[in-house]
Amino acid sequence: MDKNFLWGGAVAAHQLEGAWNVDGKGVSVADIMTTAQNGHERRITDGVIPEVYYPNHQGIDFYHRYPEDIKLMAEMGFKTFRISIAWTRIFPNGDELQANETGLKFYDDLFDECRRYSIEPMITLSHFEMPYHLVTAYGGWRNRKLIDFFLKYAETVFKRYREKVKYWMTFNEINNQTDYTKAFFMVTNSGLKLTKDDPAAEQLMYQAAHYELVASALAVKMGHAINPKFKIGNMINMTPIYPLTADPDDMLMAQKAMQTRYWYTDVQANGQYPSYVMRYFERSGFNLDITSHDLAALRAGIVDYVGLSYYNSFTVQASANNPTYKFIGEATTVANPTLKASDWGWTIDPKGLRYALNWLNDRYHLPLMIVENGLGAVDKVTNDGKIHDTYRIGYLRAHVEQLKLAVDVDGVNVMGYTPWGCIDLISAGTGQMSKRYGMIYVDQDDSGHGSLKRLRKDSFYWYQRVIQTNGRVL
Ligand code: P53
Repeated sequence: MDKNFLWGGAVAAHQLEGAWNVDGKGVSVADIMTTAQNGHERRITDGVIPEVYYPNHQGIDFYHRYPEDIKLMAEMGFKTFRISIAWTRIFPNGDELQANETGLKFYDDLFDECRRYSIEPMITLSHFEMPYHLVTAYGGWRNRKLIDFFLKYAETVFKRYREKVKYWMTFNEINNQTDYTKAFFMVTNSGLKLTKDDPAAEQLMYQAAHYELVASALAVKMGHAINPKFKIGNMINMTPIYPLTADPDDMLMAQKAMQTRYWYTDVQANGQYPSYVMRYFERSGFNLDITSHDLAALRAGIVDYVGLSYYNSFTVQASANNPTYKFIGEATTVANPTLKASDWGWTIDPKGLRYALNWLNDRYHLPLMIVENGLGAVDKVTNDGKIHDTYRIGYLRAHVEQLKLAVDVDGVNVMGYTPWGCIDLISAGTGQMSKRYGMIYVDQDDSGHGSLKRLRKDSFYWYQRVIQTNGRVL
C-alpha cells in the first residue's frame, strides 16, 4: 500500500452529533424519523411530534463530546476522518440569505481538533440530512430551486474551510434512490415525501436525481475555483449485482441492473448521461426538465475521485414476468446460495469488494476512495468492560485482504479506506443503536438510555495495528 494511503473511519453528522435543536440548528429530514421496530420500517412523521422518540435528536452526543472521540481516533492512528456537515447547522431552513455563525464555528473547532492530531477531515456536503423546510416549502429536490440553495450552502462552507478541508464529497449514496418504492431512500436522498405506491415516484426520482447531479457538478466546478487544491468526489453505494446463473437471461438481468443502479456515477465521472438512460426516459414517456445548460454543467463538473460505500452484493434472476429486466432495488433480488448474511440480512461478500473496485476502475479510470465498509452487529460488554468483537475483526480483515489484492495485484488506484461508524452511532436504515459498526463502543440502548461512556473494543486494537503497519499485519 502507498505510504500516503488514507486509513481512517467514517460517520455522518445526523447519526452521531445529537444536539438537534442546539445553537440555531434547524430540523432536518433525519430529525423526523423514528426507530424501526418489530420488522416495521422507520416512520417518517409530519414534523417533530413532541411525545415521539427520535434517535437522531441525541445521536451519541458527539456535538459535546467530540474532543474525547477525536482523541480516540488519533489513538487508533487515523490519517483521515470522514464526517458530514449538517446543512441545518449552517442554513437551518435551507433558504436563508445569511449563514448561522454558531454552526460554522462548530465545524471550525471540530476540524481544528482533527488537525491537531494531523487527521485530515473528509467532508460529505449532504449525507441524508437536508433541511426539512426545503421538503415542506419546496417539495424537496423535485424543485429546481434546490440547486441554488445547495450551491449557496456549498459556497459558504468551501470558502469558510478553504484552508482546513481538502477532501469533499457532494451527495451521500446518491444512487440509493434507485429503489424508488422505499420511502426511506426517497426522503433521505431527495426530500421526496411520497405516499405509498405513488405512480409518479419513478419519474420524480429521476427529476430529483437530475437536479442533484447538476448541483453536484456545479459544486465541483465552484470548489475548484475557490481552491484548486480541493479534491471533490461523488459518493455511491456500490453493491455489485451478480447473475444467479450463467443463463444469458440472468446475465442480461444483472447487466441492466448494474446500469440502473450506477448511471448516476456515469454522469458524475464521465460528465454525461449514458445512452441507455436517455433511451429509457424516452421509452418511459418521462417529461423531464433537463436543459442544454444543465448538460453543459455536467460536462464541466467531473469529479476528482469516486467515493463508494461497500457492504454487500446483490444477486438477480431473470423472470418471464420481467421481460425488460427492470431492476428496482432489493425488491428485485434473490438470495445468493454461496454467501452468508449478517444478522440484519446483508450478504457478507469480501471478494465482491475486489470485484467492485475492478469494475469501477475499468469504467471510470479515476481514483477510488472506500468511504464506508463494515458489519452491523450486536455487541456484548463483558464484566471487565471488554468487547470481544471477533466477528467484526473477521469481516474487516477479509475486506482489507481483498482491497490489498485489488491494489497490489490488479493495480487499482485506491486512495484510502474509512470503515463505517468507527464509533457506534445511530443506524441510518433502522434508527437502532444496537446495530453497531464501531471500534469504539458507546453505552446507549435503542431507547436512548445509557451513560454514553466510550470503550475500546478488540477491533480498536486490531485496527490500530493495521494502520501502524500500513496494512501489512492483518
Ligand atoms: P445502516 C442501506 C440502508 C440505509 C443506509 O447502514 C445505507 C445503506 C447502504 O446502502 O447507507 C449507508 O446504518 C449510509 C450510512 C449508514 C450505513 O450505510 O442502515 O451512508 O449513513 O449508516 C450503514 O446499517
